[in-house]
Amino acid sequence: KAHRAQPSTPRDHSSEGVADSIAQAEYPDSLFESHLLFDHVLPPSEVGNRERYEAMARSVRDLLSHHWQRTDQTYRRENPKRIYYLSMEFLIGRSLSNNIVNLQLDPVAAKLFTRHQLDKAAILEEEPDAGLGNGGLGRLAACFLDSMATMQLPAMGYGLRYEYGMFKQLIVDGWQREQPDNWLRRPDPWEVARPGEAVEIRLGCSFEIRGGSLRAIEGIPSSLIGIPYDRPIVGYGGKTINTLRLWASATPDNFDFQEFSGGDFVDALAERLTAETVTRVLYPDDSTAEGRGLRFVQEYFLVACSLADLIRRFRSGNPDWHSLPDKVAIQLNDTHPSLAVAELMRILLDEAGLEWVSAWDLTKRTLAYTNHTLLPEALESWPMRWFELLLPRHLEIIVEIDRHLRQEAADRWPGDEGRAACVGILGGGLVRMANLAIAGSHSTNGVAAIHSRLLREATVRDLAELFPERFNNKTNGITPRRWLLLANPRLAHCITEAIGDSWITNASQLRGLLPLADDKSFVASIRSAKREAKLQFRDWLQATSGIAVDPESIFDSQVKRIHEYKRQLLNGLRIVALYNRLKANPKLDIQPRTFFFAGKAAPAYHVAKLIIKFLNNVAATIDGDPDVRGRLKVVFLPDYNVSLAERLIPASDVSNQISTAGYEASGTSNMKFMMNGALTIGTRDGATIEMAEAAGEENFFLFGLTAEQVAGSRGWYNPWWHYENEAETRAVLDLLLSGHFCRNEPEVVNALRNVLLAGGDTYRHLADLGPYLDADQRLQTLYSRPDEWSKNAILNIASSGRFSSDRTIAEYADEIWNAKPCPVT
Ligand code: T68
Repeated sequence: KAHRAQPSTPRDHSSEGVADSIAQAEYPDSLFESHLLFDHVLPPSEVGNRERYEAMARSVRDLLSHHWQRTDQTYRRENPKRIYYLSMEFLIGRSLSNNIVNLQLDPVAAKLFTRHQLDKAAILEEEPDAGLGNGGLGRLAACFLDSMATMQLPAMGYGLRYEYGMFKQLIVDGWQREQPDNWLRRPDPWEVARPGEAVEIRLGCSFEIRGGSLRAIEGIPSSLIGIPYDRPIVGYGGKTINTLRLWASATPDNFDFQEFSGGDFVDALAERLTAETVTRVLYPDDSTAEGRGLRFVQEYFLVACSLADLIRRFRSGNPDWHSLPDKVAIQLNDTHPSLAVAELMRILLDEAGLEWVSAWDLTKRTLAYTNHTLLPEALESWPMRWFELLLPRHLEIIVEIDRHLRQEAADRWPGDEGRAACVGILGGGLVRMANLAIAGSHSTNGVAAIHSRLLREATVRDLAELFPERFNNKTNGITPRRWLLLANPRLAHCITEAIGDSWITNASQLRGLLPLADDKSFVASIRSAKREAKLQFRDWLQATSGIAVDPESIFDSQVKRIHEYKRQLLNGLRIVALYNRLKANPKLDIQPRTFFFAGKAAPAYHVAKLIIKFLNNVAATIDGDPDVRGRLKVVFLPDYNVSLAERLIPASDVSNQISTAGYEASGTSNMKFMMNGALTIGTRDGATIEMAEAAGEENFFLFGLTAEQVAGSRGWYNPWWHYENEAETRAVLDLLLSGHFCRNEPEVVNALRNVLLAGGDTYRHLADLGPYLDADQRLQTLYSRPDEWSKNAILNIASSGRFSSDRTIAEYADEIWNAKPCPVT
């Protein structure tokens, strides 16, 4: 039966999941004991928590294996249209607790922990975060996998198995230090290596990687082997278990040692390492696209392995190439996998032997592209020279696509060569990947309404006029399983007590909380859930770092990558303003506040690293000042990752979403905070605009310039005007530039002066500081009226349902993929 992909209820027993089939509690127990004994061959006295974690994870994997395999069998038998999500990043975090929750195994797991007297928290802590992503883009991919499995969609994720994911961040003397994170040092119990399904990738030349740069060795074609490692993606209720397939690079076994190395066996073996280096490390830059050779090879490697694999699967059930778009939808997560346009054309032309016109038609109807940024520095373009060396056939194809595209532009706008040049793929010796992705697909979407509009109207205006029907919006979402049910069990419990549990897979049901916003006992239960989460966070912070925070204070958080446009610095200025007010008037009646920051800076992004240093300096100055200590506190939490987000977000009262309007494509942490009952203070940017619409602007603390005002101020904006005309802004800057927070660190002070004043304040910090402080005042006032605050928090939770990734995925399935659920039987 073909039904539309849509959020359902967990009580829907149309097909049985693992959850239903695990009744006997003895079964997992014996699995656990066997794994402890047989996997590690250790006496019980020598078993540690790491071994217990592995045994536990292995047991859960055993429990789901049967169903995982049945999911695959069902897809083979039913031959539905499949969805392939191609992404260079999947920020999945930990899997054990998530899989237990999604399999609804909590009661079974709880018994097991008790019976064996296990320290649950300590065991879960043994699992490293799979940090295979930078930030929002990678986390979005992970939320989408969860939603697609929960909605029983026949989907698969394709990515790279980086040995080193996102670096570990240490803070030393206030500065960020990066440390490699070898997350696979210990065996990962979730992955299943499938060397039998390895694929071979051909390149036009050989290469070596030295000191991070790629050197081509011309004239000698080479190949790489991609080995798939599969990870289970458990849908809620365990009915569908999809696969995330990550590729690891290797050199072919039949590698020609003689030819390649002139007969030196040992040197040739050493060269092998270059191929295995391709998937060694994730590039830790978000919102920039530095043209690094290794990154280019990584992107092609992902595309070539994934397309070879999915085409093989397609061919095994479908003799007719022309049915490709009826059986396959490929979503490109940003331009990173956009070489797929050229690779699919190559396959259809050279392997299937199709004519250009039908190959091009099939390619466009199969591919779809999601854009995640308007920042010019993040738009990828690769030197044509690299294509000549490594992918000469792809370059021929791209040249031909470019020619056709310019012809279309010329037909549409005769004589307007400027426009043809704008839509073109080639230019200045570079291949513009966004243009390739838009030209070679049937759908281009942004990730929030404002972002999709600006993309169409400004960033790629000419392409949007040429192909208006391709452009659409898909506002991002987050999975309520991980971000509410798992991360905030107490709040989840309150909600379920009040409205039942259907919200777990149908978040629009959260609307049912609206009438309870004035219900005394419900308000009390929500308030005590927040308090518990704060206490738990306080205890964790104390135990792991020795830092003491006051749970009576407002927990005010800003957690995200450090970037000038995200304006952590604006938050810093707000804190300095409050500090000044307290210094000037020690009797001032303010709510005690704890400001939490967390986030990583790209290692080469100097200004971002200085911002981290500055925030840490403010923290230290406040701690050392008896006048403000106890009333304000700043904490920079090191090494932000998914697990830290799961702890901090439920405990937060206030969410800061303060990007310069027009710059944040969507944001997704904004949605996590909202769903967990934090109130948002923020600008009219990204999805925050839609969140405020959903909850009512009166329940949001919006401030600052709009995107139009920011764009309109480009010619005349002058930060000095604010310095000269606004007393509080001037006092903040004077204190900051006096070196009060940065004694003997002129480097930091000079950088701040440059960012905020001398350099023209590109991101409009000074224009928005006053309005930010006003909004902050309104927020404080509300906090002093607990009933009103809680009512507002409930209205926010109740209105957050639209920001479930289930809703987002239902829209992709309906409007882009034309894909239907395929329940496992
Ligand atoms: C983010 N982008 C957007 N990029 O900034 C955010 N970039 O507004 C949005 O909510 C989110 O995507 C999901 O749509 C990123 O996270 C990257 O991480 C990135 C990585 C490599 C290269 C460029």
